[in-house]
Amino acid sequence: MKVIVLGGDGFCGWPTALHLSNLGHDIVIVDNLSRRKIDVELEVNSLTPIRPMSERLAAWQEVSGKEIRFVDLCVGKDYQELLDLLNSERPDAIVHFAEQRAAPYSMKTARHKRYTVDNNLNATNDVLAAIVESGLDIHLVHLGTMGVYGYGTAGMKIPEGYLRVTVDTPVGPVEQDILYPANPGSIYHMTKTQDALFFHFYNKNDGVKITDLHQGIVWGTQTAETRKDERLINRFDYDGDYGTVLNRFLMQAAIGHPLTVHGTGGQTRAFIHIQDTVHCIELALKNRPQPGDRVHIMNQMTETHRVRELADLISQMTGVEIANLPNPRNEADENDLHVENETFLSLGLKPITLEAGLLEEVSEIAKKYADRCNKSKVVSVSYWNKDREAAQKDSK
Ligand code: NAD
Ligand code: USQ
Repeated sequence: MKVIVLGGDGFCGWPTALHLSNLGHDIVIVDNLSRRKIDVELEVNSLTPIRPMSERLAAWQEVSGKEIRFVDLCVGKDYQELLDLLNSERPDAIVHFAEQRAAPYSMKTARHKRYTVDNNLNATNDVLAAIVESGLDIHLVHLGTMGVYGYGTAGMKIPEGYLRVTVDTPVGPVEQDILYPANPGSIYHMTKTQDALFFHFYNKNDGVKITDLHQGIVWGTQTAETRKDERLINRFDYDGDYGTVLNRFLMQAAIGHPLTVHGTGGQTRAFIHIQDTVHCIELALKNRPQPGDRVHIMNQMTETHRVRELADLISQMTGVEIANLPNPRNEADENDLHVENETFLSLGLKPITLEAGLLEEVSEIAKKYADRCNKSKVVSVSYWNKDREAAQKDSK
């Protein structure tokens, strides 16, 4: 298959591009390097020493004998270049990771909210419009989020995208599937709920073949391919905006920083290891929708955990203390979460469990690169609202 990976320089995109290339697919990476530029804005770096794109690609060619090409283009702005690329490459599939993905970053200021909405919605609409204008039969695989559902489900298992409802009508009860009601908790998550409407529309109107993967929080760093050479290493975000909870705790344990549990740590979230992420994308590409299919939606997660349980686990493993901080976010303190993930399991996914992978992650990555950590960037200082920020300043 020929596959264009949009956002192929990022945390999920880079290992996916390598994994697909290793499987023999012809890969073109598209990225505007905005994530590296945001690191400059936030004055922080990946904990791991990621290399510039040309060095990454040369290393991959040296290690694997395979070529991956790179196009520096802004999806959502450079529409004609994107369309020309589709027409010249004629890809079988596009994997779309090219969005601003941090909830705290999206909530920092009005500028960050506007940037996130502008970037993410225009990127998704442009990809879809370009697929239609090209007239090519391209399968679009998009990385969405579990956060589109909200996290409180009154004990029900969250279904894979669609909710079966029964509506009372004059002729009796009628069953139908509706998109699960959107319930985003940040501007970033809201852009993903709007992406879902774009997919619904372009699928209905133009018959575009789309798979939307509702992914949980990704943890871990390396995959089989990124491990092959240090120049291929994947990024590891640990800062208060981009670092995700489990990787942050691993890094905090490595530098002896008390684990930054927000509030009571009663939030339950869905998780998946980065190696399983790349495997799921491979499976999604293999299972292309048939003509006439509605948007395929799969929950891409393997385990659920409560934040304080993760903190307890890491504290027991490493001896580091736990700090219960006032929560900068506007979210429920406690929630249960049950998720349906049958599709990927039935397609052959064998999940990597936290139990099996955690220790390796602590020693191979967090400890090894601990001296690259800027401790002033560890605590999250993005507040969901001004009252919260003011209350927290008063309590200090
Ligand atoms: P990332 O920020 O590391 O990577 C995104 C990449 O896309 C970056 O390299 C960035 O430069 C690029 N990009 C952003 N906007 C672009 C644009 N307009 N044009 C071209 N390139 C652009 O993020 P990630 O962690 O790899 O996440 C990838 C996708 O997976 C996101 O859409 C995210 O919502 C989703 N996701 C991530 C996680 C997670 O825990 N990391 C969990 C669930 C879903
Ligand atoms: N949290 C802490 N301490 C921290 C960091 C986070 O207690 O130091 C808590 C948060 O308050 C939240 C939970 O941990 O309750 C998860 O936070 P997170 O930053 O790990 O995850 P989130 O903001 O939801 O975003 C991440 C990715 C995003 C993806 C999403 C999947 O950045 O791209 O869409 O996970 S999901 O959470 O399933 O929606």
